[in-house]
Amino acid sequence: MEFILVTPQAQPHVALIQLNRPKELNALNLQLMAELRDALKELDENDEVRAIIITGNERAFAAGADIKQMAGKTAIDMLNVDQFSTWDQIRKTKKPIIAAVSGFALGGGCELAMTCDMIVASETAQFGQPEIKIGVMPGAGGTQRLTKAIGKAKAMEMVLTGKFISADEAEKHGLINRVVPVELYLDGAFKLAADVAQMSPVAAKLAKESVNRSFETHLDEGLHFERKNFYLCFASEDQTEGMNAFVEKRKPEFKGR
Ligand code: CO8
Repeated sequence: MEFILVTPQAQPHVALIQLNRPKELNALNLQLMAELRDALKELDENDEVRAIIITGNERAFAAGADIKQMAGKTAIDMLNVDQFSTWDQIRKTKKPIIAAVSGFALGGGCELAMTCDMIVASETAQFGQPEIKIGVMPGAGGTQRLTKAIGKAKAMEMVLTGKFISADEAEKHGLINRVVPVELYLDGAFKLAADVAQMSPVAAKLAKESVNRSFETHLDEGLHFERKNFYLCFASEDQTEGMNAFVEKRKPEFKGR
């Protein structure tokens, strides 16, 4: 891997992926995105991993898709490269993913953070969809996920003016889970990941899938989907262990089976 660093057991059951193009503010070129896709697939298949953190560095989570790589492209070049199939595969990761964001999360960087399941941000984080300033618009889910997260008025303003919002504003509008001091943003993500990693990995996958389904369907269909996944939990040893542990007043030991 040239542009990301992967630590499968950064903490027990928690993997860490660090975007690693610091000089380019972690601009998301095609190779970085392919590496990220491959790493997530591997971690998704690794039974020891129960939660995944994606981070950048203190200055930037990611300042967007690589503008230099895109500048000379035609519509047909973009169509043929089909970079969104990479994004689609990332979105299909079954295990919970937490974005640990400090500094810039712009354009594709903001979209990548929103593709994750939760976001912990440093007080220095800035979120934005500034594509309009370079004559384009969000292309990796920004118009959809941002609008669902913060509502039409604020999303329109960000997408049409390219203005950034601070971590505090992002928290106020429900885009992110929490804001922490800059030196603690990775710790904050690890704490959240550790909380998730203590739970049944089977139930966590099914629950993530069900919450995400609420974005894609109407209530009746969503409830039906939830119910099927709820029943499926009862096929797991973790359900027996979790409920027995409650009855026996002890801590459950989940095995992901
Ligand atoms: N692409 C390529 N290089 C970048 C990018 C980027 N998105 N952002 C920063 N860089 C590079 C700069 O060119 C510079 O390189 P060099 O030293 O060689 O000149 C280096 O990173 C440092 O950047 P700056 O000197 O500009 O640092 P500043 O602190 O002055 O400014 C900013 C920081 C405000 C973040 C500024 O760099 C900036 O505005 N960057 C571009 C932000 C942007 O427009 N992002 C959206 C890109 S388009 C997009 O994301 C579309 C997504 C949809 C499709 C997704 C498919 C993958």
